[in-house]
Amino acid sequence: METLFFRVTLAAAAFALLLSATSAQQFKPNYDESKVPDYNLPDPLLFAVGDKVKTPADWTQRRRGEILRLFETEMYGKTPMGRPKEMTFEVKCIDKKALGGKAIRKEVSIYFIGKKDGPKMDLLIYLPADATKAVPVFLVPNFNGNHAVHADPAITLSKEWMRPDAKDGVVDNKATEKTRGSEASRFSLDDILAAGYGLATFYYGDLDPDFDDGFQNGVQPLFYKAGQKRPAANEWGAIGAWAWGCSRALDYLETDADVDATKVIVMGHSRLGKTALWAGAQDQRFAIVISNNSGEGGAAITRRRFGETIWRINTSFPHWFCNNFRKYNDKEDDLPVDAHMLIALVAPRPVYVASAEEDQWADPRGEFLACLHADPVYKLLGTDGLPAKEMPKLNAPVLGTIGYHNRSGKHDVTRYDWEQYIKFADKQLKKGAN
Ligand code: GTR
Repeated sequence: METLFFRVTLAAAAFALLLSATSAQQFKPNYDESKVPDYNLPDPLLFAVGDKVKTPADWTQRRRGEILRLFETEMYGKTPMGRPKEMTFEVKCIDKKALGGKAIRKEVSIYFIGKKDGPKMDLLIYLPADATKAVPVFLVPNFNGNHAVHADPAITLSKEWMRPDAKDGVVDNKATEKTRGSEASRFSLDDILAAGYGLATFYYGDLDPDFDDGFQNGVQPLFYKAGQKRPAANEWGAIGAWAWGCSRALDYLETDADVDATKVIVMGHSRLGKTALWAGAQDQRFAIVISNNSGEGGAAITRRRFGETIWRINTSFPHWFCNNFRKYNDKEDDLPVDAHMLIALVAPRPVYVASAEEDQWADPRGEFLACLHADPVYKLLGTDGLPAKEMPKLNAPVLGTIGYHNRSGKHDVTRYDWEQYIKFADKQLKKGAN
């Protein structure tokens, strides 16, 4: 009897999964601006009790915390605080003559509970070889393993689970030699080094492999209370774990004398763009935050329901957000926050949001509007905010303390994007230095 019950339940669960996967495939996104519904955005400058946020102190001491709590409990889930006490670092190798003498390459392992055979993340760092002092660093999580960001044969090949993608030479969910450099076009390493910056990168799957396994792998189980089997409805999902990884990487960078850890720029693309925003919102040590084509659940105003929606993202990627976020499937207006408030959590630190014209799925206009509606918070905190009222033309970046561009082309990170990020960082970091 019990076995039969078990079998029926299992079959029902499998059927539900199949049904939701099929309906996710059949989803018809809206790409028609005239069909964007009317909506009211929550006002970042109104306290929950309804009175106005009038001073920078009102924001910093009270309102910022209110908004952060809402993102934690309703969207990304709460993240365990700070650096684990037992965490240790191991600098595994340093090559001072990497990339033909242009760079210093370091590989560092970060052991979350201090055990070398325990859970860890591997950080790959390139620094300009000719630097005479500690350098600012772009911290950029990667999709395909550290060895994918450059063809440099000395980078350790990741042994972790990889998303199946035969084109990139992943076999049985493991990287092969063929995958070296497969993500290099998204990193513009030469430009980064030539501009006097370092690059630090880690494989996001070190924190939580990107598939829905009910949170048995990844870092979440490290924090389960006795008897806990998965995160509670208001606890972190995969994006929370990837963002936590950004902060743990920064913990290491703070100990590296070659790095100016007060100038670490967290940047990410797509789901890792959502991650970069969430990391920068929570961890105010990040000097600058850059979101590249992050879209739904990142920089795009979700109430517009343009392209991807909450229902669609929760159905295709049930492990990215916390369970509470599912309450807002097809109920965008009930969500007490929206993307402009996520960007505002970065204030007054510089933030850059980049869209791509052909990436309608991520709603470029919605990403611009989030910047525009974050502007009042940036202004309240004494910055120039976003110096634009209308969406700028294609390939015409707006560079205030909030930066924005809409590049021609597809969902991707290109050299053009990196040129803007370097220009933005040059301007903002110089400003900070005075
Ligand atoms: C898509 C997803 C987007 C975006 C993208 C990516 O399938 O719908 O939200 O995150 O993946 O990360 O590549």
